[in-house]
Amino acid sequence: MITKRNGQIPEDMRVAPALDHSVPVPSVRNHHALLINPFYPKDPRASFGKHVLTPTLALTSIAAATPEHWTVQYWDENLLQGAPPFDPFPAVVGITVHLTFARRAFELASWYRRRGAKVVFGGLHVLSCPDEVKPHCDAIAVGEGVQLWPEILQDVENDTLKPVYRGNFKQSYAAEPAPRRSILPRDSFLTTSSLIATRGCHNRCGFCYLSTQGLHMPYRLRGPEQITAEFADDDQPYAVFVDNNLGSRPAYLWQLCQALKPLNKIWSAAVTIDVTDDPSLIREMALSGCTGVFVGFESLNETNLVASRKRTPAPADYARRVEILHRFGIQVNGSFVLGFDHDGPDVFARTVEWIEENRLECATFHILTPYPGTPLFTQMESEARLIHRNWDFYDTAHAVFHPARMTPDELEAGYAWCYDRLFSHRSIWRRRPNDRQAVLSYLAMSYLYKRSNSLWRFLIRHRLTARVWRPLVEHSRKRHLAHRRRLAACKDADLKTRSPSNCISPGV
Ligand code: B12
Ligand code: SF4
Repeated sequence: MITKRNGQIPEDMRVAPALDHSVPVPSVRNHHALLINPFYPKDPRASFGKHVLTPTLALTSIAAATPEHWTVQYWDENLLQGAPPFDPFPAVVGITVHLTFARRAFELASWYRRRGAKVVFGGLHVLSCPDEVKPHCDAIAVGEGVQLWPEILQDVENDTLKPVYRGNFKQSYAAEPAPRRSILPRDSFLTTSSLIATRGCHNRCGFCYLSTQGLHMPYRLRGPEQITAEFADDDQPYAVFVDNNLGSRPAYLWQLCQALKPLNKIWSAAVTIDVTDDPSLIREMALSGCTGVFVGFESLNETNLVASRKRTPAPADYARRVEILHRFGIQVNGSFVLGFDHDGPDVFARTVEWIEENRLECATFHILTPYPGTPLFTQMESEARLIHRNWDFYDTAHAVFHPARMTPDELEAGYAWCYDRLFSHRSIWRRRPNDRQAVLSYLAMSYLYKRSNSLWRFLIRHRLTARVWRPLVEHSRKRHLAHRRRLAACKDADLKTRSPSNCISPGV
């Protein structure tokens, strides 16, 4: 029997809002499209805050490609405002589908189709399991949707909608319009500035969705000036880059940093740890407003990394590289995957101990999950190690396969233990930054982010997320500007060994 690890969390965090089946067939508003991000249950171990940090760009990107004579409405069920709207009743409903919320997407599709809307699916699950999703909608968009969306709407108008549309990567990424953020409920996210500068990654790890069979996503770039224009226009102090790996091309990242500097804003991004090959690039990142990086360390065991075909510096060198990021005032949020074939029951304590020793300000844990279509899935399937194919549980919080060196229950219990330990007072305190001036805001952010799930629910439901967080973010931005001034004045030689707050710089 499968049990979902939901603990005692409120119903609206674990169950999708009810759909009213008594709603009669309404009249369809021509040229009106509704874009939906379906509900997914929240993991009680992790912070609820992460779900309102910044919105997915899937829907705002599609919205930007909508012809002018169409109106477009956005609905994210995870903002706890109930089921999606139906007045005006949309001619077209576009739904982004990931494996963990595919079932909810099918329910929504059925509800809208029965009342006369055409439903179009796009997103990662459509790419990896097209045959599974096709019967639940009128059309699927496989791959990049921005180039397909205008054609899909045109075909709806002409009543010539085809069942399958396929995007490709031949079109220049820079030619795509900026995401349409004006459709977002601005109060509901910590920042509406989700930015994306690149697509793809120089790696192809066997467990990553980028290695999905049939997905040949090249590394593609948008002009740094496009990104800064979007950031400037959105009137937010903080942006989150949602790129898979913003550091895949160091020369490009360098240019992007030069373009971001004059904005005097702050940002964070996912990078691989090899970005620290060149410490002067880390300095440029800090000088352009980078306050934190999300790093997929994945494992502290090199054999696991080699088996996953991840090209990365050796784990023995991770600590030195984390120190380089810290030296320039950049916080590190490490991502760790648990349950690789060379992980025994000692992996949990060893990983958390390393995180604490190296003072990672934040970390996320993921149970190894074989996404359909990836080499990892093929391996698990051929070794008959998959426990089931119920995608609801493929959310990296459940063991869906038989690990090599422990039981699935041990893996789930170890995962839960890692979060409990990481969010403990002792661990938060142990990981505080070395720079004393940074400790207070680190503690405030840590407690608000990691130990306030009931507060998060309240903020989300009452659309207070932006209002409550904005002053804290603004405080961080101001602090960072002061840090940047000190950093700019520090001699390079000083920074080889010391952080800017410790280097003596006349005039600062
Ligand atoms: C922002 C983000 C989040 C946000 C918001 C998620 C949300 N759905 O609201 C937060 C932080 C909440 C989040 C949480 C999680 N996430 Co997340 N997230 C991302 C991230 C970084 C960016 C998404 C994005 O904006 N992409 C850019 C857009 C433009 O690309 P896209 O989504 O592919 O959309 C294009 C096409 O697919 C298509 N398309 C998409 N939808 C539609 C719809 C229509 C109608 C059409 C026509 C076309 C179309 O057109 C778009 C434009 O070309 C991605 C990594 C990435 N870079 O994509 C991971 C990613 C999607 N997340 C992932 C995971 C695993 C999770 C979590 C489960 C992790 C965890 N345990 O906490 C959770 C929980 C979510 C859940 N239970 O499903 C995985 C999914 C793997 C998979 N195979 O499904 C990814 C790919 C990360 C990774 N490298 O593994 N995530
Ligand atoms: S480095 Fe990260 S983004 Fe790149 S392929 Fe590996 S897991 Fe995916």
